Amino acid sequence: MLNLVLFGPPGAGKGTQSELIVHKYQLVHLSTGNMLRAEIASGSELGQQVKSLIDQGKLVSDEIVIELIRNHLRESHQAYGFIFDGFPRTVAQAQALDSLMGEQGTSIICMISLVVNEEELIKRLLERGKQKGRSDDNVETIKLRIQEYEDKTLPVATYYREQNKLYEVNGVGSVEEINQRIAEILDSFLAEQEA
Ligand code: B4P
Repeated sequence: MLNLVLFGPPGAGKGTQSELIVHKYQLVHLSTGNMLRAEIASGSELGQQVKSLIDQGKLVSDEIVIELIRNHLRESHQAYGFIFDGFPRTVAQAQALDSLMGEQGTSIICMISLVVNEEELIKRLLERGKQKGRSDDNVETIKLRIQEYEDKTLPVATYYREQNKLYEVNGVGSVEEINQRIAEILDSFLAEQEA
């Protein structure tokens, strides 16, 4: 199975690249950001609980996102592989993901980390704020999200680096160029699996 984590700060292009990768490699896309926004849109109690955290640029609790991932994995266990987008965002989430994968007799093969400078991140997210009106895409919240990323999420890269699973990719350039850089890594894993 081709199970991978797509990693990077807010605005690095995780969502954009995930969409392209799932089609090419027939993977199941699991985005905790999308799951949480769907909860908010549904008006559920959980959605009401997480909305103010997201609007403040804070991370939602590990318990909530791990439970969301567990439920989605249960529903789609027949896949060729999973792409985890925006998850794990803490070391506790990374450890939980390892256990969940282990329960299915599989594991994460790599983390692809999109490297983008802060100026470019802010520019992209402000542009999306204008176009799509996402409530957390304003300058104050973007800065808080980047701070949360540096404080709580960056250690996740170390977690995968220590397992020799971290692959850093330059996330600046056209969407197609970046997709090509990611595809080179994934194709080499596929070639290894087929050998
Ligand atoms: P997410 O939905 O994951 O939001 P994000 O990190 O801001 O990244 P996003 O996927 O939206 O942006 P992308 O990089 O694709 O999370 C939202 C919130 O939910 C979090 O702040 C947190 O509160 C909560 N949450 C989610 N998961 C959680 C977890 N595991 N634990 C706790 N809390 C969690 O790209 C953004 C923009 O860049 C797009 O508009 C795109 O068009 C543009 N772009 C992409 N590639 C480009 C390129 N090459 N050039 C120019 N623009 C590009």
